[in-house]
Amino acid sequence: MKLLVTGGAGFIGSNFIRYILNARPEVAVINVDKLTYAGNLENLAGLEDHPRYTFIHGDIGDRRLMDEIFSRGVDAVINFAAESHVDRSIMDASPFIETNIRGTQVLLDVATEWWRERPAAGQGQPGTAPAVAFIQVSTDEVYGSLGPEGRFTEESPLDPSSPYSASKAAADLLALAYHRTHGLPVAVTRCSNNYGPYQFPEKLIPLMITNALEDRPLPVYGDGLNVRDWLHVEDHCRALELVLYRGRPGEIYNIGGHGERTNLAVVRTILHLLDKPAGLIRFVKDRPGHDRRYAIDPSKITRELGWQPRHTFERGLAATVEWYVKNRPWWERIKSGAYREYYERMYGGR
Ligand code: NAD
Ligand code: TDX
Repeated sequence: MKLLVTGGAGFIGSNFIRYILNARPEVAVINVDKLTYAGNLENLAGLEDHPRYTFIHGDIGDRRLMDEIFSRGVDAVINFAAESHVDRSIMDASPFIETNIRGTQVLLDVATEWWRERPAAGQGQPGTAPAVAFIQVSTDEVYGSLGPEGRFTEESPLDPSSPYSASKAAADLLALAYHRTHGLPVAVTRCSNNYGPYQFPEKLIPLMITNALEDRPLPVYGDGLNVRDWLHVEDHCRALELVLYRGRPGEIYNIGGHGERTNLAVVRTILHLLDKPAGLIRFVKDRPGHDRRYAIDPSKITRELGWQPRHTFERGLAATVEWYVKNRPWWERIKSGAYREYYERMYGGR
């Protein structure tokens, strides 16, 4: 089963590639990644010569390259490729529109053409062949902000707050429209905030861990009482595997781990785990359009596909903190910029 993974050099994509190669011996992964600042091939170190793994440096918006990749044979696509950081989308929305919307559209067009010629794809036996041909990996942020009560269901209205989440909502609608109009077997997954190994240290949890390890200030936006619903990345990967093999085309699946915490609670726990003083916390200016609360109702994916999170936030966060302590060279090479040389070193001669 040839699986095209886009954006596989990023945080979730690289965790997914390691996960699926291990879990599914029949799967061969083609990873296409543009290697933006967030793409780091060191996340996949050791896989370079794996017999079921191929890396291609490229942009999902490059129609010619996508045609060429599909012509080699692709049984299913998981689209992780995206600009993913809200703060960056506030400073400059252009790359978000370009990759998250136009790039997804190119990928959908190529996938649709390929699927028309091979309609058997996406209609395999549940559990043995992909049940959907295209997974659009999306986010709970497309639903906007919650008040103190309630949780997002798949029926919640789309109400994105940032250019990032607006671009993801647009891509979701495109993917679902390609199902309705062209019959492409698409599923959209909307996951809550992920944490775990290999997360780029601009996101809350790795930024706070690495700053604390360097005794640098921890910038908390606003009053620190915004709530996120944290899910360990491995639980997200398992959910994606289930949707790939058993999901229903045209459906949306919310994924979340009942892991609601305020940012301040998360930051205090990290300081406690590292035995660092609370005095490192700095309250800074709030993010414009900052969503107050996210919380996912995952009952559909639990009911239909039997998914349940396995990691509790307490144990998952402690293991994640330990990973960053043990893998200091990994994040120091990001902070110094040295990680960008890895591609040339490993793939320059190929
Ligand atoms: P990330 O920023 O760590 O990785 C994104 C990857 O996509 C990078 O390797 C980057 O080089 C690549 N990329 C960017 N533009 C590309 C292009 N035009 N063509 C090919 N590759 C390109 O992101 P992440 O946190 O791993 O998120 C992966 C996906 O999951 C995104 O679609 C994001 O919206 C979604 N998501 C993330 C979270 C989260 O908490 N991180 C939660 C829910 C959903
Ligand atoms: O320095 C910081 N200080 C701070 O208080 C940063 C980087 C963040 N925050 C706050 C903002 C949010 O309330 O922490 C919370 C989490 O922020 P991010 O890590 O930037 O994540 P978020 O904005 O919630 O979006 C994330 O989850 C959903 C991912 O970045 C998205 O890609 C995903 O779709």
